[in-house]
Amino acid sequence: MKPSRKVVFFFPAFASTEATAPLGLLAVATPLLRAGYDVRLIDSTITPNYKQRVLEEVRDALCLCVSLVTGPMIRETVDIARAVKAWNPDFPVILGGWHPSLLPAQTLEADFVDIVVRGQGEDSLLETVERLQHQTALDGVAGIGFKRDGGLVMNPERRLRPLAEMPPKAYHIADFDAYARLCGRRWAMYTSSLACPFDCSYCTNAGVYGRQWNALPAGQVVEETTDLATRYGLEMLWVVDDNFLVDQERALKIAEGLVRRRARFRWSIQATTNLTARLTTDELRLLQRSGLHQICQGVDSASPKILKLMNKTFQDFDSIYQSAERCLGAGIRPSFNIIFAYPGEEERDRRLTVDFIMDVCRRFPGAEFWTNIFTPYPGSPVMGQARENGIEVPESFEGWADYFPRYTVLPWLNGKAHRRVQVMRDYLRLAFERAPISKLTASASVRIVHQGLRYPARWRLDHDIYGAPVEVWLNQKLKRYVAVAKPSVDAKQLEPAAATD
Ligand code: B12
Ligand code: SF4
Repeated sequence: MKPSRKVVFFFPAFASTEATAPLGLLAVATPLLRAGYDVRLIDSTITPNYKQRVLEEVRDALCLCVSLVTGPMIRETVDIARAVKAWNPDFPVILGGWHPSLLPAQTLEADFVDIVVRGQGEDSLLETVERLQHQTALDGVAGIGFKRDGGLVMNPERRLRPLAEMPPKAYHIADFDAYARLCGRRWAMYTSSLACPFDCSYCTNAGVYGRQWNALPAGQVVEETTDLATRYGLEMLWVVDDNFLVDQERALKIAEGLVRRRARFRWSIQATTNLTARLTTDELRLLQRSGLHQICQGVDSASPKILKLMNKTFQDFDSIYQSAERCLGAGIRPSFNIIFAYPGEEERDRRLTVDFIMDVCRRFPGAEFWTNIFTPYPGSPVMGQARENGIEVPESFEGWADYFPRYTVLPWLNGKAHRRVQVMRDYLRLAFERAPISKLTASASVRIVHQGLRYPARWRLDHDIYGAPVEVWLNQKLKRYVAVAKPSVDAKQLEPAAATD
C-alpha cells in the first residue's frame, strides 16, 4: 500500500476566549501544502468533539503533529497522543513549538512521543514528513530528535533562517468564522519580525529565536496585512513580534504605507517601554492613524531591585510614564504587563508595584495593567538558579502542565500568601478598566454594577486590605450574566486544505 500523504495537525486549547488560528501550525503547513501534502487542522478550542475527530482523521494519515507551549496545553496533548497510541502504537506522533523546543530530550522521553522538532519548524517538518512517507531513516534531518531502539537521537540544530526567507503562513486552512463565533471578534495574528535584542532573565525567547532581531521590509508588511484583512474580513491583527519597535524607521514606514492604502483594520503590537518612549506624540499619531490601537509593554515591576534581578535595566521609570502619556495623547492604548513574585521580591517590592500601577492608572486614565505570577520557564536564564530558588523542576513532560502564570504556586508564594496575591490581582482587575481581545457582551446594568465595584477595589488596593473580598465574589456572580459566544459548529469540518498559497 502507498504511504499516505495526509498530515493531521492538532492544536490543544489554551483555556482562553482569545481564540484565533494557531500561527505556528499555519507556518509549518505551507511547505507541506506546497509539496502536495493534504493537511487537516484540528483545533480543540473550536472543535467540541476534537478527540473523536483526531482519531477519525489519523486512520488514513501519515502522522500527527501537535503544537504546544509549556503549561495546560500539555494535558490535552498527552490525552490525544495516548489515545492515538492506544489505537496504533506505531503511528508517528510529532511535537513542535515552544515547549518541545526548550526541553527536547525530556519531551521525547514521553512514551507517546516519537519525534520532537526544535525551533523553526518549516523545513524540519517537511523533511521529516518526506522521510516518513518514503520510510527512510530520520538521520541528518537538522533540528529534530527521534527514538531509535529505545534510545533518543538528537540531530544537530538547524540554523535559524531570517523571517524574510520564510514562506507565507497558510491562513487559508483556518476557519476564521469559528474563531469569531467563539471570541466575538474576527482577528488573526501576524509576524513581522523575529527575536529581541534584550535579555530579560525570565524570558525564553533567545532559546528559540536567538537575539538577532530580523524583520520583513515595511512594504511587504503593508501588502501582506492589508491583503489578509481584506481576504478574511478581519477587524484586527495582533502583530506578535517580540519587540516591534526595534527599527523605528521601519515602523513609521509601515504606518505611512497603511495610511496610504487606507487600511481599515486595527492592529496591536508588543514593544519595550524604552523603544515606545523614543517615539514622539506625532509619530505615535501617525501609527494611530494607520490603525495601531494598542502597544503591549512589559513593565514587570516597579522595584528597581527586581528590575535589576530581571536584567531589565534598559527600562527606566520615566520611559513608562512617557510611554503612557504619549500613547494616550495619540489615541493608542498603553497596555502594561506585571510579574508578581519574581525570585527576590519582598512584600515592600510588591507594594511599590501596586502603588505604581495605581499612580499610572489614575494619572493616565486608559492605561491598563495585566498581571501574572512569575512562572519559571525552561530555557530562561533564571531557570539556571532554579535549585537555589527552591524550585522543583518537573522530571517529566507531564509535570509541566501546571506551570501557568494565572495560578503558579512557588516555594516562596504558596498557601495563604498565594491566595492573598490572587485576591490582590482580582482587585487590580476590578479597579481599572481593561479591554480584552474577546468581545464579551455584558448588559448595561451589569456594567453599572461593575463600575460601582471599582471604588471599593481602589480603596482596598490603596490600603493593602484584601480580607473578606465581597466585591470579588460579587463580580464572579456577575460574570454569569456576561454572555460569551460559544462555537456552534464543528469548525473542523474544513474542506480538505486547498492547494498552495
Ligand atoms: C500569540 C501568543 C499567545 C496566544 C496564542 C493564540 C493562538 N491562537 O495561538 C495566547 C494569548 C492565547 C497566548 C497565551 C499564553 N502564552 Co503565549 N505567546 C504568543 C506569542 C506572542 C506568539 C506565538 C506565535 O504564534 N508566534 C508565531 C509563530 C509562527 O511562531 P512559533 O509559535 O514560534 O512557531 C514556530 C516554531 O515554534 C515551530 N512550531 C510551532 N508549532 C509547531 C508545531 C509543529 C508540529 C512543528 C513541527 C513546529 C512548530 O515552527 C513555527 C514556525 O517556525 C509567543 C511569543 C512569540 N514571540 O512567539 C508567546 C509565547 C508562546 N507564550 C508564552 C506563554 C508563557 C503564554 C501564557 C502562559 C501566557 C499567560 N500569561 O497566560 C499563555 C499560555 C496559554 C496556554 N495554553 O497555556 C510563552 C511560551 C513559553 C514556553 N516555555 O512555552 C511565549 C514564548 C512568550 C514568552 N516569551 O514567554 N500566547
Ligand atoms: S524585552 Fe520582552 S522579548 Fe525581549 S528579552 Fe525582555 S521579555 Fe524577552
